[in-house]
Amino acid sequence: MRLETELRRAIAQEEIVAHYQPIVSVADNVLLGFEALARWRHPERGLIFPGEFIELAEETGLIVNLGRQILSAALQDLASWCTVHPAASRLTMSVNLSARQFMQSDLVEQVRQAVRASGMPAQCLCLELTESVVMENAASARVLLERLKALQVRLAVDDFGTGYSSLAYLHQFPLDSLKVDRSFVQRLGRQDSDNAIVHAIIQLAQALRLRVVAEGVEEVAQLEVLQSLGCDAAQGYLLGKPMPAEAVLRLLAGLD
Ligand code: G
Ligand code: G
Ligand code: MN
Ligand code: NA
Repeated sequence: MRLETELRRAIAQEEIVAHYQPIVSVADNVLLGFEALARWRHPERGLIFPGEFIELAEETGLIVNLGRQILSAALQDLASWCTVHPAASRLTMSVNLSARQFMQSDLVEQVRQAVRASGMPAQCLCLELTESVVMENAASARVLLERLKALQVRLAVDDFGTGYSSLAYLHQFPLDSLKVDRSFVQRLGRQDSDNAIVHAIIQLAQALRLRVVAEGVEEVAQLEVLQSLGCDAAQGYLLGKPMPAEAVLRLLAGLD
Protein backbone atom coordinates (compact mmCIF):
# COMPACT_ATOMS: atom_id res chain seq x y z
CA MET A 1 0.00 0.00 0.00
CA ARG A 2 2.86 2.37 0.78
CA LEU A 3 4.32 1.91 -2.67
CA GLU A 4 0.91 2.57 -4.21
CA THR A 5 0.61 5.87 -2.33
CA GLU A 6 4.11 6.82 -3.36
CA LEU A 7 3.48 5.89 -6.96
CA ARG A 8 0.29 7.94 -7.01
CA ARG A 9 2.25 10.93 -5.69
CA ALA A 10 5.07 10.31 -8.15
CA ILE A 11 2.68 10.35 -11.10
CA ALA A 12 1.02 13.54 -9.85
CA GLN A 13 4.43 15.18 -9.49
CA GLU A 14 5.62 13.87 -12.84
CA GLU A 15 8.52 11.91 -11.41
CA ILE A 16 7.94 9.18 -13.98
CA VAL A 17 10.01 10.00 -17.05
CA ALA A 18 10.68 8.29 -20.35
CA HIS A 19 14.05 6.90 -21.32
CA TYR A 20 14.65 6.01 -24.94
CA GLN A 21 16.24 2.91 -26.44
CA PRO A 22 17.45 3.01 -30.07
CA ILE A 23 15.90 0.74 -32.72
CA VAL A 24 18.29 0.22 -35.62
CA SER A 25 18.00 -1.33 -39.10
CA VAL A 26 19.80 -4.68 -39.26
CA ALA A 27 20.88 -4.40 -42.90
CA ASP A 28 22.64 -1.04 -42.72
CA ASN A 29 22.76 -0.04 -39.05
CA VAL A 30 20.67 3.12 -39.56
CA LEU A 31 18.79 4.57 -36.59
CA LEU A 32 15.05 4.03 -37.19
CA GLY A 33 13.63 5.26 -33.92
CA PHE A 34 13.34 4.68 -30.18
CA GLU A 35 11.22 2.77 -27.69
CA ALA A 36 10.08 4.89 -24.76
CA LEU A 37 10.55 3.08 -21.44
CA ALA A 38 9.22 4.41 -18.15
CA ARG A 39 11.65 5.25 -15.34
CA TRP A 40 10.78 6.57 -11.90
CA ARG A 41 13.12 9.37 -10.83
CA HIS A 42 12.64 8.87 -7.12
CA PRO A 43 13.85 11.83 -5.03
CA GLU A 44 15.57 9.54 -2.47
CA ARG A 45 15.96 6.15 -4.11
CA GLY A 46 17.23 7.38 -7.48
CA LEU A 47 16.17 5.75 -10.72
CA ILE A 48 13.59 2.95 -10.30
CA PHE A 49 12.95 0.52 -13.18
CA PRO A 50 9.53 -0.58 -14.45
CA GLY A 51 9.94 -4.08 -13.01
CA GLU A 52 9.28 -2.48 -9.61
CA PHE A 53 6.20 -0.45 -10.46
CA ILE A 54 4.50 -1.28 -13.79
CA GLU A 55 2.63 -4.31 -12.43
CA LEU A 56 1.38 -2.31 -9.45
CA ALA A 57 0.41 0.55 -11.74
CA GLU A 58 -1.53 -1.91 -13.87
CA GLU A 59 -3.31 -3.49 -10.86
CA THR A 60 -4.29 -0.16 -9.35
CA GLY A 61 -5.24 1.55 -12.60
CA LEU A 62 -2.49 4.15 -12.10
CA ILE A 63 -1.08 2.92 -15.44
CA VAL A 64 -3.73 4.98 -17.20
CA ASN A 65 -2.30 8.33 -16.08
CA LEU A 66 1.25 7.05 -16.15
CA GLY A 67 0.79 5.78 -19.70
CA ARG A 68 -0.76 9.05 -20.80
CA GLN A 69 2.24 10.97 -19.41
CA ILE A 70 4.75 8.69 -21.15
CA LEU A 71 2.85 8.94 -24.45
CA SER A 72 2.78 12.76 -24.43
CA ALA A 73 6.34 13.07 -23.15
CA ALA A 74 7.66 10.70 -25.81
CA LEU A 75 5.90 12.54 -28.64
CA GLN A 76 6.88 15.93 -27.28
CA ASP A 77 10.51 14.89 -26.90
CA LEU A 78 10.52 13.59 -30.48
CA ALA A 79 9.03 16.89 -31.68
CA SER A 80 11.69 18.87 -29.82
CA TRP A 81 14.50 16.69 -31.27
CA CYS A 82 13.11 17.48 -34.74
CA THR A 83 13.48 21.21 -34.18
CA VAL A 84 17.21 20.71 -33.52
CA HIS A 85 17.93 17.81 -35.90
CA PRO A 86 15.73 17.67 -39.02
CA ALA A 87 16.75 14.01 -39.56
CA ALA A 88 14.78 13.15 -36.42
CA SER A 89 11.54 13.64 -38.36
CA ARG A 90 12.24 10.29 -40.04
CA LEU A 91 12.31 8.48 -36.68
CA THR A 92 9.54 6.41 -35.12
CA MET A 93 8.68 6.63 -31.43
CA SER A 94 7.43 3.34 -29.96
CA VAL A 95 5.30 3.46 -26.83
CA ASN A 96 4.04 0.50 -24.77
CA LEU A 97 0.32 0.11 -24.11
CA SER A 98 -0.75 -2.14 -21.25
CA ALA A 99 -3.90 -4.28 -21.09
CA ARG A 100 -5.59 -1.75 -18.85
CA GLN A 101 -4.87 1.14 -21.23
CA PHE A 102 -6.13 -0.92 -24.13
CA MET A 103 -9.47 -1.25 -22.30
CA GLN A 104 -9.90 2.51 -21.80
CA SER A 105 -12.98 3.64 -23.67
CA ASP A 106 -11.30 6.90 -24.68
CA LEU A 107 -7.96 5.38 -25.73
CA VAL A 108 -8.32 6.39 -29.37
CA GLU A 109 -9.15 9.97 -28.36
CA GLN A 110 -6.18 10.04 -25.94
CA VAL A 111 -3.83 8.93 -28.70
CA ARG A 112 -5.31 11.36 -31.21
CA GLN A 113 -4.90 14.26 -28.76
CA ALA A 114 -1.35 13.35 -27.77
CA VAL A 115 -0.34 13.18 -31.44
CA ARG A 116 -2.05 16.46 -32.25
CA ALA A 117 -0.52 18.24 -29.24
CA SER A 118 2.97 17.18 -30.34
CA GLY A 119 2.49 18.44 -33.90
CA MET A 120 4.12 15.24 -35.21
CA PRO A 121 2.57 13.17 -38.02
CA ALA A 122 0.74 10.13 -36.60
CA GLN A 123 3.03 7.77 -38.58
CA CYS A 124 5.84 8.77 -36.21
CA LEU A 125 4.11 6.90 -33.40
CA CYS A 126 4.15 3.12 -32.99
CA LEU A 127 2.00 1.57 -30.27
CA GLU A 128 3.30 -1.71 -28.81
CA LEU A 129 0.78 -4.23 -27.53
CA THR A 130 1.56 -7.66 -26.14
CA GLU A 131 0.17 -10.80 -27.73
CA SER A 132 -2.10 -11.55 -24.80
CA VAL A 133 -3.67 -8.09 -24.89
CA VAL A 134 -4.41 -8.39 -28.58
CA MET A 135 -5.50 -12.02 -28.58
CA GLU A 136 -7.76 -11.91 -25.54
CA ASN A 137 -11.11 -10.92 -26.89
CA ALA A 138 -9.82 -10.74 -30.44
CA ALA A 139 -13.09 -9.49 -31.92
CA SER A 140 -13.17 -6.28 -29.88
CA ALA A 141 -9.39 -5.88 -30.16
CA ARG A 142 -9.72 -5.91 -33.91
CA VAL A 143 -12.26 -3.08 -33.86
CA LEU A 144 -10.04 -1.01 -31.56
CA LEU A 145 -6.93 -1.69 -33.62
CA GLU A 146 -8.80 -0.62 -36.75
CA ARG A 147 -9.74 2.66 -35.05
CA LEU A 148 -6.15 3.27 -33.94
CA LYS A 149 -4.92 2.39 -37.43
CA ALA A 150 -7.36 4.91 -38.88
CA LEU A 151 -5.36 7.60 -37.03
CA GLN A 152 -2.39 6.34 -39.09
CA VAL A 153 -0.31 5.30 -36.11
CA ARG A 154 1.76 2.12 -36.45
CA LEU A 155 0.93 -0.98 -34.45
CA ALA A 156 3.39 -3.59 -33.18
CA VAL A 157 2.97 -6.85 -31.28
CA ASP A 158 5.47 -6.84 -28.41
CA ASP A 159 7.11 -9.90 -26.77
CA PHE A 160 6.07 -11.99 -29.78
CA GLY A 161 6.45 -15.73 -29.27
CA THR A 162 5.88 -15.74 -25.51
CA GLY A 163 2.10 -15.78 -25.65
CA TYR A 164 -0.46 -17.48 -27.75
CA SER A 165 -1.28 -16.02 -31.16
CA SER A 166 -3.98 -17.19 -33.46
CA LEU A 167 -2.55 -16.90 -36.95
CA ALA A 168 -6.04 -16.28 -38.28
CA TYR A 169 -6.34 -13.17 -36.10
CA LEU A 170 -2.81 -11.98 -36.69
CA HIS A 171 -3.66 -11.94 -40.36
CA GLN A 172 -6.82 -9.88 -39.80
CA PHE A 173 -5.35 -7.25 -37.50
CA PRO A 174 -4.00 -4.05 -39.10
CA LEU A 175 -0.48 -4.61 -37.72
CA ASP A 176 2.81 -3.18 -38.92
CA SER A 177 5.39 -5.20 -37.04
CA LEU A 178 6.24 -8.04 -34.69
CA LYS A 179 8.84 -7.66 -31.95
CA VAL A 180 10.60 -10.95 -31.31
CA ASP A 181 10.89 -11.49 -27.56
CA ARG A 182 14.42 -11.24 -26.24
CA SER A 183 14.27 -14.75 -24.71
CA PHE A 184 14.56 -16.11 -28.29
CA VAL A 185 17.08 -13.55 -29.45
CA GLN A 186 19.47 -14.10 -26.56
CA ARG A 187 20.07 -17.75 -27.45
CA LEU A 188 20.71 -17.00 -31.12
CA GLY A 189 23.96 -18.34 -32.45
CA ARG A 190 24.27 -20.81 -29.58
CA GLN A 191 21.55 -23.44 -30.01
CA ASP A 192 20.18 -24.50 -33.38
CA SER A 193 16.68 -24.95 -32.04
CA ASP A 194 16.48 -21.30 -31.05
CA ASN A 195 17.69 -20.12 -34.43
CA ALA A 196 14.82 -22.13 -35.82
CA ILE A 197 12.26 -20.25 -33.73
CA VAL A 198 13.47 -16.80 -34.75
CA HIS A 199 13.78 -18.00 -38.34
CA ALA A 200 10.17 -19.20 -38.24
CA ILE A 201 8.92 -15.92 -36.72
CA ILE A 202 10.71 -13.91 -39.42
CA GLN A 203 9.23 -16.10 -42.16
CA LEU A 204 5.78 -15.79 -40.63
CA ALA A 205 6.14 -12.02 -40.49
CA GLN A 206 7.29 -11.88 -44.09
CA ALA A 207 4.33 -13.99 -45.19
CA LEU A 208 2.01 -11.60 -43.36
CA ARG A 209 3.92 -8.57 -44.73
CA LEU A 210 4.92 -7.40 -41.27
CA ARG A 211 8.25 -5.93 -40.26
CA VAL A 212 10.27 -7.80 -37.63
CA VAL A 213 12.15 -6.15 -34.78
CA ALA A 214 14.45 -8.35 -32.67
CA GLU A 215 14.65 -7.33 -29.02
CA GLY A 216 17.44 -7.83 -26.52
CA VAL A 217 20.37 -8.01 -28.97
CA GLU A 218 23.51 -8.04 -26.82
CA GLU A 219 26.15 -9.68 -29.03
CA VAL A 220 27.55 -9.15 -32.52
CA ALA A 221 27.01 -12.86 -33.27
CA GLN A 222 23.29 -12.45 -32.60
CA LEU A 223 23.10 -9.48 -34.93
CA GLU A 224 24.89 -11.48 -37.65
CA VAL A 225 22.39 -14.33 -37.39
CA LEU A 226 19.52 -11.84 -37.52
CA GLN A 227 21.01 -10.29 -40.64
CA SER A 228 21.33 -13.69 -42.33
CA LEU A 229 17.70 -14.47 -41.45
CA GLY A 230 16.45 -11.20 -43.00
CA CYS A 231 15.34 -9.50 -39.79
CA ASP A 232 14.44 -5.84 -40.42
CA ALA A 233 15.38 -4.10 -37.20
CA ALA A 234 17.01 -4.70 -33.86
CA GLN A 235 17.06 -3.28 -30.37
CA GLY A 236 19.29 -4.18 -27.46
CA TYR A 237 22.26 -3.22 -25.31
CA LEU A 238 24.64 -3.88 -28.24
CA LEU A 239 22.95 -1.11 -30.23
CA GLY A 240 22.14 1.21 -27.37
CA LYS A 241 20.80 1.15 -23.84
CA PRO A 242 17.71 3.08 -22.81
CA MET A 243 18.89 6.68 -22.26
CA PRO A 244 17.47 9.97 -21.03
CA ALA A 245 16.33 12.59 -23.57
CA GLU A 246 19.54 14.63 -23.11
CA ALA A 247 21.61 11.64 -24.20
CA VAL A 248 19.40 11.18 -27.28
CA LEU A 249 20.18 14.77 -28.25
CA ARG A 250 23.91 14.04 -28.05
CA LEU A 251 23.41 10.88 -30.12
CA LEU A 252 21.47 12.82 -32.78
CA ALA A 253 24.15 15.52 -32.86
CA GLY A 254 26.68 12.82 -33.71
CA LEU A 255 24.59 11.81 -36.74
CA ASP A 256 24.46 15.28 -38.30
O1 G B 1 12.81 -0.87 -19.28
P1 G B 1 12.57 -2.27 -18.80
O2 G B 1 13.20 -3.37 -19.62
O3 G B 1 12.95 -2.46 -17.38
O4 G B 1 10.96 -2.45 -18.87
C1 G B 1 10.37 -3.57 -18.29
C2 G B 1 8.97 -3.73 -18.79
O5 G B 1 8.15 -2.63 -18.42
C3 G B 1 8.92 -3.85 -20.28
O6 G B 1 8.37 -5.11 -20.56
C4 G B 1 8.01 -2.78 -20.75
O7 G B 1 7.06 -3.33 -21.66
C5 G B 1 7.33 -2.28 -19.49
N1 G B 1 7.20 -0.84 -19.62
C6 G B 1 8.20 0.05 -19.63
N2 G B 1 7.73 1.30 -19.82
C7 G B 1 6.38 1.18 -19.96
C8 G B 1 5.33 2.11 -20.20
O8 G B 1 5.52 3.32 -20.37
N3 G B 1 4.06 1.62 -20.26
C9 G B 1 3.80 0.30 -20.12
N4 G B 1 2.54 -0.11 -20.20
N5 G B 1 4.76 -0.61 -19.90
C10 G B 1 6.05 -0.18 -19.83
O1 G C 1 8.49 -3.55 -23.78
P1 G C 1 9.45 -4.58 -23.40
O2 G C 1 9.00 -5.51 -22.36
O3 G C 1 9.92 -5.36 -24.57
O4 G C 1 10.68 -3.76 -22.83
C1 G C 1 11.96 -3.96 -23.22
C2 G C 1 12.77 -4.19 -21.99
O5 G C 1 13.95 -4.90 -22.32
C3 G C 1 13.18 -2.91 -21.32
O6 G C 1 12.99 -3.05 -19.96
C4 G C 1 14.67 -2.80 -21.62
O7 G C 1 15.37 -2.13 -20.58
C5 G C 1 15.08 -4.25 -21.73
N1 G C 1 16.17 -4.46 -22.64
C6 G C 1 16.43 -3.75 -23.75
N2 G C 1 17.53 -4.22 -24.39
C7 G C 1 17.97 -5.26 -23.65
C8 G C 1 19.07 -6.15 -23.80
O8 G C 1 19.86 -6.10 -24.74
N3 G C 1 19.21 -7.09 -22.83
C9 G C 1 18.35 -7.20 -21.79
N4 G C 1 18.59 -8.16 -20.91
N5 G C 1 17.31 -6.38 -21.63
C10 G C 1 17.10 -5.42 -22.55
MN1 MN D 1 7.99 -2.93 -25.68
NA1 NA E 1 9.32 -6.94 -25.50
